[in-house]
Amino acid sequence: MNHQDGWTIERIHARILDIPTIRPHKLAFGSIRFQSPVIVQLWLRNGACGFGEAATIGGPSWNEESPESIHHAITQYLAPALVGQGAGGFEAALARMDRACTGNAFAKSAVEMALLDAVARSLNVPAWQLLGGKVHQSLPLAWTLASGDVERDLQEAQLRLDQKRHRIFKMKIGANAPADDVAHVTQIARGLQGRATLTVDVNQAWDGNTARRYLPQLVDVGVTLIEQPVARWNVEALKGLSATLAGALIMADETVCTPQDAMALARDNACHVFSLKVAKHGGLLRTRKVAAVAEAADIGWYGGTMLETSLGSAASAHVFSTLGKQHHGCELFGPQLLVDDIVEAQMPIADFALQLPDGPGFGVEVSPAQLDRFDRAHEGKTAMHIDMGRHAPTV
Ligand code: MUC
Ligand code: MG
Repeated sequence: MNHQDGWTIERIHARILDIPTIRPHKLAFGSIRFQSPVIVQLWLRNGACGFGEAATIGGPSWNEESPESIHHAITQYLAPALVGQGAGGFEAALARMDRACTGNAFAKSAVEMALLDAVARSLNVPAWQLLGGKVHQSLPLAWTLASGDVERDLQEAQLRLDQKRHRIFKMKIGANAPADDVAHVTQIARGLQGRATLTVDVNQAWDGNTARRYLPQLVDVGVTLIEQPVARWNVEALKGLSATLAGALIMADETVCTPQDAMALARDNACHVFSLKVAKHGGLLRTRKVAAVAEAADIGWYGGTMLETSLGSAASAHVFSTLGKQHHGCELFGPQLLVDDIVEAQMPIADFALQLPDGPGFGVEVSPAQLDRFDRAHEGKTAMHIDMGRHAPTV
């Protein structure tokens, strides 16, 4: 691609949306009532326009980045570093962004996503074609039970089983006393009576001793995949649990961001599965690099989410569709947790699996009216403040 002939990055725009969730979503570090994705629009000189998204959870609670920091990094540093550059050199664009800005993986991922979408649309090909080619047509799709209330969680699970949408349920634990969390998971496991696969995400809430004491009890009631039970730095505890906990797999999430993190975990035999997320890896290409380490080390992968709209979820689906066989499904259910979406049509869910998209770019059409509707900067709207109190009401 010659960058004289229209394959030049002309303009990059970013905005923060505030989209309520259908119910409070309770995690170890607090309860959220809305998501605030940052949406990037990137235009090429040839007129093509691509969209990208970075969503995080609870302001700067999940990690160091927040919607506001993501927006700032993009508008002040990443966009100026790329405008006027050639569009087809994805690795060169990532290197320029790295020179302009240390870290800020979420912000970089949104820009790289928009760049890939714009180039794929210019070529009239699906993004997966630029990412190595599609080898999965669908992936089993998990739903997260996180209302904080057993009865409500069970009703949600039952409905989704009846609709044939989900039969893998992830429970967010870590906000309550460990014994109470075990009791909660036990009640859900009994209520579902073996009709579903059960997983938990502790979001780093437990120390090593708590994990060693309570995880076997979760395994006894039927939990088979355990995500990030300890702090992201606590690789020693992950390693010990992976070696000794029988009957369930240990999955790293917050601990595995860069390919170097992946390499260190692989070298230490510190987990069985990586949760892959485009945002924390810093983009689609870098997600493939982390996945390559997993494949080389005989570590499985899981298609993770940061509760994106259908835009970010479709972009993730494109890269997940290109990865190897050793997967444990995905959880790209963000669009179902939000009261409304920003695309014309969502990716279909059939027979408990997400149908991975085709079509130019990420295969979803963003609605300008919906972007305006949820835009935080929209006339008359004010920034929403996040209630991250540990004991925030759940209804
Ligand atoms: C996480 O840590 O995995 C994914 C699903 C969900 O409910 O929260 C996220 C973040
Ligand atoms: Mg997680």
